[in-house]
Amino acid sequence: MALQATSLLPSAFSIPKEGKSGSSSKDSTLFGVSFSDHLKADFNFSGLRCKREFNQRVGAVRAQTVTATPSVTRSAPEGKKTLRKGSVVVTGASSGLGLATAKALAETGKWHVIMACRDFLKTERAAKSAGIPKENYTIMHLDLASLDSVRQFVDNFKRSGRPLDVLVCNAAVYLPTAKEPTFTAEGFELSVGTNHLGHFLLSRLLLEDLQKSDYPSRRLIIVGSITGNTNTLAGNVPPKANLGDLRGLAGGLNGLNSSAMIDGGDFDGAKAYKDSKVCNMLTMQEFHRRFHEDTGIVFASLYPGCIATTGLFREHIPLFRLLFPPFQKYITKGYVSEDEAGKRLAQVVGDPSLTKSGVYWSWNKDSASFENQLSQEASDAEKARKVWEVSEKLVGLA
Ligand code: LMG
Ligand code: NDP
Ligand code: PMR
Repeated sequence: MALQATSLLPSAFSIPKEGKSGSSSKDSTLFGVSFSDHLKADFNFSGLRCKREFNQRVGAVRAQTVTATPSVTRSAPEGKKTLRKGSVVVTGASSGLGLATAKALAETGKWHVIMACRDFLKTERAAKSAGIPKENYTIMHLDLASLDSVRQFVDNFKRSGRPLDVLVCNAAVYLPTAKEPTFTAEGFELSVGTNHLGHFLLSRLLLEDLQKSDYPSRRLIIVGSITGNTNTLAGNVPPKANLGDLRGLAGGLNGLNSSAMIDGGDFDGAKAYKDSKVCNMLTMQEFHRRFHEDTGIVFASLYPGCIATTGLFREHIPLFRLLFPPFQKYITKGYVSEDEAGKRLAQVVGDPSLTKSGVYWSWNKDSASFENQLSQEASDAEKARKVWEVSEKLVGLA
C-alpha cells in the first residue's frame, strides 16, 4: 500500500514514527480522527508527501512474482521426484479477494483450489465468469455463520481424500449500517461469529490435515486488515477496534445476558468487523506460538491493500460505495484492484520466499511484500492467548 497524501491532507498533520516524538503530547485530528503520540504509525506525512519507510526498518522481503511452489512427492520408486498440484482451501472464494486469489492460483496450473462457499450457484457462476479452468477447482459448501456447517465441511473435506496443503481464511462480512446486531446459528454476533469464530473452528479442525500433508510448504493464512490496527491512520477512523477485557466474548456475544460486542460495549457493526480482524490477526500469532515449531506449518496474516470495489461494502450506504473507490485511488492511494490483491494473497499461499511464520504481510506500491508491524493490541500475546481460550470454549473445543 502506498500512501501519498494530496493537497487535501493538511501539511501540518503528522504521525510520529515509533521512537520519535515529533508532535510531543498533542493530538492531531483529521476528519475528526484523533492521533496521539503513542501511535506507532507506519507512515509519516511530511508536507504534501507521505513516505513509507518500512522496508528499511523491518527488512524488506522482495517477492514480486506469483510463483507457486511445485510439490515434490518423495515416495516415488527409486527416489524419483513426482510433482503433484498443491491443494488449497479458500473460504469466501465466491467474490472479491477470495475469487481473485482462486483465479491467480488456479491459473498457474500448480494448484487445485477448493472454493469453500455458502452459495454454490453464485460460486459456480463466479468461477466460470472468472475463467478458472474447470479441472483446477472444486466447490464445497461452507457457511461460517453455522458451526454445524463448519463441522460438516470438515467431514466432507476429509472424506474427499484430498490433501490439505494450504488453508486460506478469507471470508468475511461487514455490517457498518446495522442498527441492531444479527446472529449466527449458535447466537454469536454475526461479524465476529463469521469472521473469527467460524474460521477459528475451521482452522483448529483442519490443523491435523495440514500436519499430515507432505507438501513442501504447508500454510495457514488468515486475512487481516489495516483498519484493525490502531497504529495506522486507517485504524484510527472511528469506531476504533478495541477488544477491551473480552467480557462480551466471554459472555457469548449473544446480546441477551451479554453484550454483542467483544469489549462489552454497545453494538456497532463497523467496530465489530474491526474487532473481528484483530481476532484474526491474534489467532494467527497464537497458532504460530503453539504449533509452528513442532509442525513446521507456516502461519501468516496479511493486509492485501484497500480493495474498495468488493462486495465487502455491499451493506454500506450508496454514497459511501460511490465515493470510497475514488477516495482510496486518488487521495489515500491505498487502493488496489481485485486482481492485484488476488496476486498478493496468492504469493502468501505459494511463493517460496514467503515462508516466514508469524508474519503480517503488507505490500508497497510496487507490489513488493514486506513484514508489517501490528498495533499493540493486535500483537498482544496475552490477549491472543485469552482470545484463543475463550474462543475454544465458545466453539465447543474446550
Ligand atoms: C460511517 O458512515 C457510519 O456513519 C459509521 O457508523 C460507521 O459505520 C462507519 O467506518 C464505518 O461509516 C460512513 C460515511 C461517513 O461515509 C460516507 O458517507 C462517505 C464517506 C466516503 C469516504 C471518504 C470520502 C472522502 C471524500 C472524497 C471525495 C471524493 C473523491 C474524489 C476523488 C477525486 C480526486 C481527484 O464517513 C466517515 O465516517 C468519515 C467521514 C467522512 C467525511 C467526509 C469528509 C471528507 C472530506 C474530504 C475532503 C473533502 C473535500 C471534497 C472533495 C473534493 C474532491 C476533489
Ligand atoms: P467480499 O464481500 O467480496 O467477499 C467476502 C466473501 O466472504 C464472499 O465470498 C462471501 O460469500 C463470503 N462469506 C460471507 N459470509 C460468509 C459465510 N457465512 N460463510 C461463508 N462465506 C461467507 O469481500 P472482500 O473480498 O473484500 O473480503 C475478503 C477478505 O478481505 C475479508 O477477510 C476482508 O476482511 C478482507 N479485507 C478486505 C479489504 C477490502 O478493502 N475489501 C481490505 C482488507 C481486508 P457470498 O459471496 O456468498 O456473500
Ligand atoms: Mg479508510 C490513509 C489511508 C487509509 C487507508 C489505507 C484506508 C483503508 N482508509 C484510509 C483513510 C481513511 N479512511 C480516512 C482518512 C477516512 C475518513 C474520511 C476513512 C474512512 C473510511 C470509512 C468510512 N475508511 C473505511 C471506511 C469504511 O467503512 C471501511 C472500513 O472501515 O471497513 C471496516 C474503510 C476502509 N479504509 C481502508 C480499508 C482497507 C477499509 C476497508 C475495510 C477493511 O479493513 O477491510
